[in-house]
Amino acid sequence: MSGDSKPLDSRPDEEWGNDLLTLPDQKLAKPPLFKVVLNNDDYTPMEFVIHVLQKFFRKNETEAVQIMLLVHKTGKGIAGIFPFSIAETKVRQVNDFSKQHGFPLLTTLERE
Ligand code: TYC
Repeated sequence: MSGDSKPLDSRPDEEWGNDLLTLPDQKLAKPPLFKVVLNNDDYTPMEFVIHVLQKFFRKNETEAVQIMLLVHKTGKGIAGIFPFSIAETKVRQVNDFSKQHGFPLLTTLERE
């Protein structure tokens, strides 16, 4: 009796443990991302928008000028892409900063 029962798992040695190895991937599933969108207006100076892109989104001068001009010409542009809590904080910081300086510059959130 003891010698002829089937083992619970009859996979060859080299396959043992493969199930467990897939678990870390599942735990590290990426969080949803959100675009911080810069909206055009007629009053905020171009230099101020460039400054905002450098200060809050760590863009270099060339990148900041390109994004600002895209927004100026098309109405909208992406300042950055972040997980929700960071994106939400950036929107609040930029909108507060713009208000403090008397400009209507507005950023909004869009799901990626
Ligand atoms: N349109 C503005 C101007 O002509 C410049 C501007 C660019 C404002 C981008 C907002 O998100 C903006 N002074």
